[in-house]
Amino acid sequence: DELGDLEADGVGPLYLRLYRHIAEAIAGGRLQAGDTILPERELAARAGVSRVTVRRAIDELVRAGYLVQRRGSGTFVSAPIGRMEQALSVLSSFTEDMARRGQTAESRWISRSIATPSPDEIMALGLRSEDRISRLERVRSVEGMPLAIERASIPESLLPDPMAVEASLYDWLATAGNRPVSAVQRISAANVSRTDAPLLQIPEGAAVLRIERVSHLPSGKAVELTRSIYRGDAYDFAVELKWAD
Ligand code: 16G
Repeated sequence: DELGDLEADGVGPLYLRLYRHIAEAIAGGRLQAGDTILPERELAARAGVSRVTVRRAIDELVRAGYLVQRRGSGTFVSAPIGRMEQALSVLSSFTEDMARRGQTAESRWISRSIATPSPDEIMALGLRSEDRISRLERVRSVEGMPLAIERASIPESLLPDPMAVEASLYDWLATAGNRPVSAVQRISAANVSRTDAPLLQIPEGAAVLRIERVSHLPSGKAVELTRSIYRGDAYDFAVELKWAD
């Protein structure tokens, strides 16, 4: 039984004592990555506290990155993620990158819509103000492990129906004869926001890489403005440099 006597366990509000109990069980290896946490009701009964207290403790453990909640399947101890190396000099899609590693890219859609472009979308995509765009927002994962959030804006003329994209945006564009062949990409450091942290299952404020890609057709026309948030604990970006004499 992981739960000792919470009343006897020193000071502070009950939810914090429960938080400490669980955090210490994880740190001490008594609870391991992937282990399931008891349902709220059972945990409350065992610890002799209310369900509100249990919920608060669990919420804080999720926020701190100790636990992960998956809709429908429960609450688990988080797994540390392996790092992967990503080449910066090749224009590829998330689906292709994962396939090259022998893995299957997964997407969870957050939203898809047709919208009026913002000034920066007009600039980046070379649009007229009356043009419209398709916006795609999704979480990219492998084996259920979220790696990145992608927010893509595509001119409506190149993607008239955002619902038409299935697993891969680049595959859809290629089928329509619009596979991008070049891109400009910017990478900067950031701390994950309160909204994005739970999507990536990392603690609020954790280190992430913000990546902005504008990609082009052979004609030079811009295809996408994609802003992504990549987990800082999952990626190494590598590029080969040549001496320019
Ligand atoms: C990559 C690109 C993203 C592109 C997506 C298409 C970065 C930083 N971003 O994730 O701009 O939209 O691939 O992937 O690499 P898909 O074809 O699998 O949908």
